[in-house]
Amino acid sequence: MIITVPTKPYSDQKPGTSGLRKKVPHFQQEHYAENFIQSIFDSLEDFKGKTLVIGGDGRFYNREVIQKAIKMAAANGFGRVLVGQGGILSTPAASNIIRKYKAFGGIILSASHNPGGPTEDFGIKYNIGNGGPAPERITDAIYANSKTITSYKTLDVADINLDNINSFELGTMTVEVIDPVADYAALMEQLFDFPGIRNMFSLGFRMSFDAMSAVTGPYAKEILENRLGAPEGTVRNATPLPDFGGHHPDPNLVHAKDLYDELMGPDAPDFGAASDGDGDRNLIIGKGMFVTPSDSLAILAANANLAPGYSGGIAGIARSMPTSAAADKVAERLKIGMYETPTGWKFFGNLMDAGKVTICGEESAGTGSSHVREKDGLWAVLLWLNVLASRGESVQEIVRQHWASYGRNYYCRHDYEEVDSDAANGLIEALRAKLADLPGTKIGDLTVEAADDFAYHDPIDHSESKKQGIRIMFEGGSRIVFRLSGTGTSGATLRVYIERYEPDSSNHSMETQEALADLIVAAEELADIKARTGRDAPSVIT
Ligand code: VG1
Ligand code: CO
Repeated sequence: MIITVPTKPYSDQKPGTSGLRKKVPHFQQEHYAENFIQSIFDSLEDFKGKTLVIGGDGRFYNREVIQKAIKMAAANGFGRVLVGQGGILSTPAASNIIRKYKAFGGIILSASHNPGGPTEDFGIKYNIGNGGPAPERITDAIYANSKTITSYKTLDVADINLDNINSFELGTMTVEVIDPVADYAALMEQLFDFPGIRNMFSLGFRMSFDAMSAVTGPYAKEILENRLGAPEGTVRNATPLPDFGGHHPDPNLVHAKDLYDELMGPDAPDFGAASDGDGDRNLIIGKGMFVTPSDSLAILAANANLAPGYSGGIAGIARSMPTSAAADKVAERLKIGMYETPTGWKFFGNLMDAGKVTICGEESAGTGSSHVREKDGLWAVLLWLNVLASRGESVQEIVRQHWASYGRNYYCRHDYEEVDSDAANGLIEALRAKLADLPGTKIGDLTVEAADDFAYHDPIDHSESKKQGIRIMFEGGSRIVFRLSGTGTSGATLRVYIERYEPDSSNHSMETQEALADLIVAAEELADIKARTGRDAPSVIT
């Protein structure tokens, strides 16, 4: 039976870079999740009788919210829900399911790379029919609805059993519990040279994949171990746990330090990789060499034609603004389009739908292609494996040759986490206020060439996104970017992105922090980070 439950609006349901993210106890407030889900449905039109995909990364509170979402979908008039078994779907797998079964859209329950557990983070986001994150037009409408909501619709029924692959009727809606891995694995098999990669493993190629007790475990086991013949144990932390085993499922050099140490150690395997909470990020480490995500994007774009799915070449490349310009050099050489978008995957969807770009990436360990409309961690790992199998060279060799050919973009990001929000906003405001005066000024030996607050004009739907990050460009191609995170759940996170281009291959073996030392000093001088945030050093360097 459909029931209408009266509710009161919450004022803080504005989606961030990737959906609504809050601490679990915040989400557990009365009707909090229901309000947001109803606000999503109220921002959509003409979905009666259509299909909705629902799944999540298995974190704490996933199962409860999935039950709410399914019942609300039925009460709001959807005709069918496709839900992953056990409530599990990685973000890229959900994107694939939406596309493959021509669903109207999907609800993904995840706070991605944020920690999970009873007092950690939870999140909800909506994806549209192309399989990608809802554009700002829709997230703005969701937020507006959440501020005026007075009731939501649900079904007064018992919880649904999601543990077996099955299908049943719920009111006038069909619920299909589907295998979360099968369709995704089939797609990967179409894109990549599985026989070639299998052969490489059979010849003794060794790899370590850290699923970080998050959603990619079952996907990586099926694809790497079962289908590609990598030895059992190649995938570690392979069981998704509600609290990710107490770890922080962010594949970077801090939170995946064990993997890094292994790859730098005496008995290092050939290749190491990790993914995040919801499976859309990737960390790539070769034996003795970490590959920065910005370099990885450029190298994958330059070598994509080696994989069967991209043998005809790629149409264009897009990167988020803070991502290094390494990929730009590849686009230039390939004579294909290059697009620079604000942070967040939602800005790539239009470009991919219009056929302007095939490969997209972000400095935050996100790489993907138009095979889905989300970044895709395992996809990036498989493309790397395909490139390694086909070139027969090591990660180090491939990276060094890439730098020698295109030049090296030294790059790093300094994060200052959980700083006081007013202090962080004040820092950005102060930078904004002096932008006009910066060009021509000198900081140490560096001369500012240009400075602005990045704004994006979408070439397809002509929407405008302003205030997307402060850019300070120096003569010679170096750059510092300052922006505040839109995915955190406590205080503010200041991100400082630092980049320097070095064309001369005799200078390609410097330590990154050293190569960027003058820019790091300049960042402090420009933004007064220590005084404003009270921090002596970044919380995380990636
Ligand atoms: C961060 C990254 C951004 C990424 C977003 C979602 O956003 O910087 O590149 O798209 O997370 O990734 P922010 O606003 O905190 O800088 V995920 O894997 O958390 O969905
Ligand atoms: Co993620």
